[in-house]
Amino acid sequence: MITLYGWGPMFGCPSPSPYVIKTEIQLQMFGLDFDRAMADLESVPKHKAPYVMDGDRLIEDSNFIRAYFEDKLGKTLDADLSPPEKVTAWALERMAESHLTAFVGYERWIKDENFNKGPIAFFMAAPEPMRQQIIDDSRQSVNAVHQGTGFGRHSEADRIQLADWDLMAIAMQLGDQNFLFGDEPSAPDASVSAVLMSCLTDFFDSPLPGLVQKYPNLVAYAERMKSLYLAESKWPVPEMA
Ligand SMILES: N[C@@H](CCC(=O)N[C@@H](CS)C(=O)NCC(=O)O)C(=O)O
Repeated sequence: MITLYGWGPMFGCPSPSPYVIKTEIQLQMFGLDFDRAMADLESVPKHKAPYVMDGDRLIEDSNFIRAYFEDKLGKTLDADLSPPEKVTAWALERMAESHLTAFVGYERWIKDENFNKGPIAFFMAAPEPMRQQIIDDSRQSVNAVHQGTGFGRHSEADRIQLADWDLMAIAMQLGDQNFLFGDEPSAPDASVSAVLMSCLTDFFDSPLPGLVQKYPNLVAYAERMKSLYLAESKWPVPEMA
């Protein structure tokens, strides 16, 4: 029995976490049967989702989950890519997950209005008397990361420019293909489309959806990946919903 732990649809996205969306897609690319369950971050050493249980084996982090099943099944999710394509694929994944997501997180966690209609939901199970302190501490540590990387020191116009350069690179690679490397989806499609879905939600007041919409091929691609892999997705309903 394989179980993917994460969160289902929230904030107008298939999951609030692009990494959970990515793994949900990649498990399907492997052709695996799996259950979906709510993550309990306190129960795992890295305190992050997604994580997977394969029987009694725990695998944490979307990258290691992919590697685990590639090894177990003897099947890679980028088998059809040439070596230079594999290099580009990895670089695009890292750009989307490590750079573009900084903007996604900034919009949701740092802007008060967005935080109060979105991520605040994660704290509703905290005891009422301590809740505000926990919220303030969490937002402060998110802000410290943005200050530390320098992302949070940019003006909004600079953040938009940085995101646009990323989106332009993805749009150029995609061109008029159905998937990043041709007619068949491969591993990086899971990662990159998950980040695009996270940018495209109009649940938040953010320049991000408009930025992606400048590239109609990206919008169509995100929709294509969603209907291919996420239309039937069944997650337990979170108690806080
Ligand atoms: N590198 C990890 C990133 C996972 C990650 O950052 N997950 C976030 C949700 S988007 C999380 O669990 N955050 C909870 C926390 O940091 O407390 C992966 O690819 O799985």
